[in-house]
Amino acid sequence: MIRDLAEPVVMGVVNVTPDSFSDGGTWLDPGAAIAHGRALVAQGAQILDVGGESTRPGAEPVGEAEELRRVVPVLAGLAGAGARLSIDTSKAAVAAAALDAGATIVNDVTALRGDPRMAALIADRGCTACLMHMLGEPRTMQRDPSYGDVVDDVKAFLSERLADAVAAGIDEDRVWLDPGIGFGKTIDHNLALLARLDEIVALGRPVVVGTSRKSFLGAITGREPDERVAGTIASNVLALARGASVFRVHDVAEARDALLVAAATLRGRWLATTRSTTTSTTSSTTKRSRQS
Ligand code: HH2
Repeated sequence: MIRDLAEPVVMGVVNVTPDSFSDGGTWLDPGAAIAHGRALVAQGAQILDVGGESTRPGAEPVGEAEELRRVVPVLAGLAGAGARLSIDTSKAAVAAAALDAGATIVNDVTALRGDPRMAALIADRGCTACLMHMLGEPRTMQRDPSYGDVVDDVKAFLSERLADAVAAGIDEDRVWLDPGIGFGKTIDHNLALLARLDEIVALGRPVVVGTSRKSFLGAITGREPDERVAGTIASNVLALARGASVFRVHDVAEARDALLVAAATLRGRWLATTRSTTTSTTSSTTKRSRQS
């Protein structure tokens, strides 16, 4: 349960796919995916984002039956694991089955444009909706993306999608927005969005950022996807400083620690975390304290 979105919220990625850009195939077996999700919760993930279709540049779409087959057993296995569950899908039938299995967040990278039934489903179920900006579609989105001013254009898009969601009956208080780092964007577009993220935050809804292991970090650092944790954290900390609320990451333990320290520093107030030593997991108890 998220009580205060002013605290950074870590959303751990559980990709049940053969072809995701950084961990494709690793968690395709449902048992492995469930164990991975539980490990991410132990590392501090407050949300698990379960996806059965890669949206990496060039990815081919996955059929509904196959996507359902991948994600539903994993969500069912993670219900009660100690985190909110999010379904990363643009198909209403997949979202509906995921909500039935225990998800409370629909993370739709098409921002309700991919399936005409999605808005009504979310309105009807009263769940949280994450609406993300994407230019074009995954198969073609990195072919020479162009904008007038990328931040102004993404902000206008998210504002329009928020208004459409509310018009469809979705509670505005349940909508999160995401600039869609890497979705139809050059490296310069990604950097501009992160540097001016406060302009997206000004829309008044919690902002989600997903920079984790993405190729712009590789271009800047020369690192492979599984070596991009430091770059991921740098971008997350700067996004936090500009007002982002939810951080979608593969490397939960590292991101959590960095965000807790960055948030405490920005606020001048800290929360002591005592890690339990009586279990083999890293479950923690947190007590509020104040630095004088
Ligand atoms: N990025 C990816 C997938 N879903 N959802 C939101 N809201 N924001 C993001 O930035 C975002 C997202 C891509 O990352 P990943 O899931 O690791 O890769 P793939 O799409 O290849 O499975």
